[in-house]
Amino acid sequence: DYTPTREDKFSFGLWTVGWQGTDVFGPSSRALLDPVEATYKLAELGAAAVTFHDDDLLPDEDEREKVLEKFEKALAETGLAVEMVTTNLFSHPVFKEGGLTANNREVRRYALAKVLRNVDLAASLGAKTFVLWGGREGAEHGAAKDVQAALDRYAESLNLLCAYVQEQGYDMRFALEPKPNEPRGDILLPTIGHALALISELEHPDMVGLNPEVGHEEMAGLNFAQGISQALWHDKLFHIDLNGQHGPRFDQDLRFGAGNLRGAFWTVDALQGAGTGKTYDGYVHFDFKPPRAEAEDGVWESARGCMRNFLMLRDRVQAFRADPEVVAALEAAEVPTLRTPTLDDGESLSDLRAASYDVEGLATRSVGMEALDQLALEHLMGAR
Ligand code: GLT
Ligand code: MN
Ligand code: MN
Ligand code: MN
Repeated sequence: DYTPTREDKFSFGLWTVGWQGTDVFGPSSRALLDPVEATYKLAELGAAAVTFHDDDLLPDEDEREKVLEKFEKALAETGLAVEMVTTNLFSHPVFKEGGLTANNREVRRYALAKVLRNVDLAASLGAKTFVLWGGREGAEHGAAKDVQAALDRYAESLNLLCAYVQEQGYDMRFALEPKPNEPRGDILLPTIGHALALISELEHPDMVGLNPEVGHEEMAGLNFAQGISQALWHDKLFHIDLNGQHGPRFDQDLRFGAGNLRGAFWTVDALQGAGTGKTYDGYVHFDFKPPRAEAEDGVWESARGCMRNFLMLRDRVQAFRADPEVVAALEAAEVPTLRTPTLDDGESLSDLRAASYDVEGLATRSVGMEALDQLALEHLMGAR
C-alpha cells in the first residue's frame, strides 16, 4: 500500500496547508490554521519534516517566544524535523518594489536584516537548507529596473549571507527558487538556467544551489524533469518544491501528481537519477495550495494526495526501469550508448574527420523512441 513513512522524507511548507484561499478576486475561504496544530496533523499523515517562512510561524512579535516554545514542543513530541526555512520578502507592502533588489536602499537593508534573523532561527532549529524565493524581485516596466544593478545587489546579498553562515559556523546552504512571473510581471532569475548562471558568479558558489518548483518551470513552458536533471548534473539540486501545473498560465500550485501527470512521472524518474545518473536524496518537499473551494477536510486530502501520488509514481517508475522489455527498448533506442564518449581514448580529431560515415544509412535508421515511450505510458497507466 502507499502509506507514507518517515523514510520517505516527505516535507511540507506550513504555508501550504495553511493557505486560507485568499486570491486576487476574493478574500480567504478558510479559517486560519494554527501552524503548531498543522505540525501535529502533518506528522500524523506521515510527513517527516516541515518548513516555514518567518511570517507563517511567527507573524506576531509579542508572541514570538511563546509560539516558538509550543512549536519546539510539537517537534519534540512528533519527531518531525525542520529541514528548511525561508523568509517572507514578498507579502508586506514594504517589499512592493522588491526585497534584496529593491531600488530603495533602506528596503534592501531591512530585507537582508530580516533574512539574517531567520537564518539564526533556522540554524537553531537544525535546518540545513535556507530557501530564497524572490517573488517581488523584478519589474513590470522597462526602465524602472536596472537589471544589471539588481543582479549586482542579488549577488551582494548572497555573498554576505554565505560569509555570515561561515562566520557563525552554521551547517547551512542556500537554495534559490526560480519563477518567471507572479507576483511581479517579470521576476529576476526566472528559470533554473538563469539561477545556475548567477551562482557561478558568486564568492561561495559551493554554498548556493537551487530549489526548483514544478509549476514555475512549467509556467515558462519548460520541461521540469530536464531542468532538475541539469541541476543534478551541476550538483545544484539542494532542495525541491513538488506540485502540479497545467501548462503556461497562473501559478496553480496543485497537489503533486495533478496537472501534468506525465511530467510528474518523469520528475520522479529524474530524482532517481533516470536509471544511471546522480540521484536526489534530500527531502521530498511539497509546495502546493489546497484549492480555494475546499474546506479543511479537502486541505488534508490534498496533502495526503501529494504523498500518495509520489509513492505511486515512484512505484511505477521503479517498475518501468526494472522491466526487461524496457531495458531492451532502451538498448534499441541506443540510450546507454550516449554514455560512451564521442572520441575514443587515444583517438584524435583527425581520426574522427578521416573516418567514413554511412550518412544515408544513419539518416534512415530506426530510433525506437515511440516504442520506448509507449512502455513508459503503459507503466504509468498501470497496464504493465
Ligand atoms: C510562496 C511561493 C513559493 C515559494 C515559497 C518560498 S513562498 O508561496 O509561491 O513558490 O516556494 O518563499
Ligand atoms: Mn508555485
Ligand atoms: Mn507557491
Ligand atoms: Mn515554491
